[in-house]
Amino acid sequence: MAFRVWPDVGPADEIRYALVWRQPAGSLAQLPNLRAILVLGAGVDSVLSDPELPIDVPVVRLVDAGLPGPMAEYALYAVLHFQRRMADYLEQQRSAIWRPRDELLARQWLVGVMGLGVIGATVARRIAAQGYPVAGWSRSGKPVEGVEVFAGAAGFEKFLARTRVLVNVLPLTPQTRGILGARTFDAMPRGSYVVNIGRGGHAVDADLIAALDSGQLKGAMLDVFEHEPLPGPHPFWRHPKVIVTPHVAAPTLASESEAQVVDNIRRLERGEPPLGLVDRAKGY
Ligand code: NDP
Ligand code: OXD
Repeated sequence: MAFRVWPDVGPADEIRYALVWRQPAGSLAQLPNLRAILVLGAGVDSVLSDPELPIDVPVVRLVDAGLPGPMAEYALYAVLHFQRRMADYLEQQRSAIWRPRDELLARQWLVGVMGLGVIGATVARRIAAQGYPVAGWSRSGKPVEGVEVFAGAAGFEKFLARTRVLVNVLPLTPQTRGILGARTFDAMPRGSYVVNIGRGGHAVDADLIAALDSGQLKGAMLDVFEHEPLPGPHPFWRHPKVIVTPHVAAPTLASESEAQVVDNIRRLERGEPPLGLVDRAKGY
């Protein structure tokens, strides 16, 4: 198999498969004989947002590829950080203050996971395995063992009303953009927490800061941002209740991804459906 690296693709009509991550808009439209667009990540929002994306070429994403484990570790760390009041103890340490704080037990600390797909279901199960009561929310309400599941718009408010730490693992679509906004925060108990490992476009940054400043939210741990790298002047960097990480919740592992991409090319060559075929109408 010959391999060419953008922008040195040689004769454009020879390219059959494009392996992409945040491709320049319009670049895929220049490849007239493309058989598939293989995305080197689980989320496809940046690929689908290309206004010139060829309409009839299948888009294929990574499924699992070693991502759910690290995503669950990140979310569990955030839950522990907030439950065990580590932010308060770090703050106290700066002034040499020895003051034990009231802490709730894991079984009293309700976690809610938005998005129960390949990654979200693992996140929810792993946190539940540590003794936290976990609920999940998805479009279909597909069951996840050990997790109370809420479905669709009808189940959203009930899901939020019982959630103390909200972990977002949704894909970014027109329906989910801005879901981490004032209405969502107001539907949660006062003094809740938000963990965003989905996409930056899920958050309405101004609403998040307002909710933190008013005390409606007590803290946020954010891995993804509308503009990455997060610009230096952005208030998240310096907000005392925000922890920022540089989109590292789950690194894409070359070993796992390569095998999946090669297997998918073989499937496509045999005329079989690939693993991770994106439903472009749904956006994930
Ligand atoms: P999946 O497609 O497997 O799962 C998506 C889940 O979201 C499903 O449970 C789906 O519900 C639910 N969902 C989608 N739209 C809605 C909606 N409108 N309302 C309610 N639920 C909805 O995706 P993955 O689990 O593989 O990945 C999830 C996301 O994680 C990626 O899209 C990406 O943005 C993010 N990600 C972030 C990383 C990081 O490093 N921070 C790394 C990897 C991924 P249903 O099943 O009912 O359709
Ligand atoms: C992904 C990501 O979608 O790394 O895989 O964010």
